Amino acid sequence: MASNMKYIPEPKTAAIVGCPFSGGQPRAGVDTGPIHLVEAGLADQLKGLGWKVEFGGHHQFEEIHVDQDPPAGIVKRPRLVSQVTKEVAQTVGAHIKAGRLPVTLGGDHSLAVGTVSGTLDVFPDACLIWIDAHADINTIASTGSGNLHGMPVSFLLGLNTPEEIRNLKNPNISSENGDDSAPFEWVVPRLSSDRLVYIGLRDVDDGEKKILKDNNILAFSMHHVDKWGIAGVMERALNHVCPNRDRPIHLSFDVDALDPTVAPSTGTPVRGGLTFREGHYICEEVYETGCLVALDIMEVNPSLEDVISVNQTVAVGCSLTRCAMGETLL
Ligand SMILES: [Mn+2]
Repeated sequence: MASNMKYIPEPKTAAIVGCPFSGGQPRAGVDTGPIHLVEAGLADQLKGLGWKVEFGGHHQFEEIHVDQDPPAGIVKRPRLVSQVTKEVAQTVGAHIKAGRLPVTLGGDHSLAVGTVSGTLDVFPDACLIWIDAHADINTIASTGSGNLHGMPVSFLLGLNTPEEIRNLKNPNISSENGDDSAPFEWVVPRLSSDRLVYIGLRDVDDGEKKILKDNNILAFSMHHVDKWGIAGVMERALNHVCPNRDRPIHLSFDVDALDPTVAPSTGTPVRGGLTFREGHYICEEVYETGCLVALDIMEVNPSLEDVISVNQTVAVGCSLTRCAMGETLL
């Protein structure tokens, strides 16, 4: 059967980008998420759907010692997260350029600064579908926690001023190899606010609500899922960012969008989330468009909760991936 993937040439190939990284948030363990997903057999599962799968091992990120990466204001680990996401952007961009579909396994959601930048480097007109309990759109000025996994979208949209970004650089930390750049100065903010849509929101800071309104960003909270059903929400979401079903789609799926009864092993669970089927329906609908060019499965944290909950969460991460890549119920 011919592939319906509009941007992935035959033989359709996926590249698993394992990112064991937890530097964008305070809790240990989320860095083992990708290891569990791969050990659960994700590569073979995708092969079973007719994909060729490349996986060359998990990313080994260079460490930056905490002493060399003090907070900038309250923003934590700016150098580390910037460097890691820059590497991820290059990796994801190279896969897309080569005609492969990168499946990035996190790791915390700060990684999406890298994955989405990689996608937009190759497809500047791509749209972004962000599935999450949180908006992850705090700016340097608005963040209350300083955790960068709550801020990736602000960098992608260019909501931080050049001066604010410049101030992330610590004047007391010497530059390396003559590189005088500030953390995240490498990010080209190519995402436009009308090519972004959120689904699943239910824990949004006041500052973030204002940012969403001020930038006219379409966001479907759980209230909208209750009101219109997931099919109604997906149709509205796709009509907004991909009206003719011909624009490249980057799907960034934070498993905390799912209800904690469905995906308990995640860093910041919030009750009242997507059901098992609602989560999978989103992925099935994205696959149906044929426009998927990159997929993120983020915030699986196997160190939290008991072994049954961990296995359940890892299994859901795998099945969401399969549904986004062509698995159907019939
Ligand atoms: Mn997130």
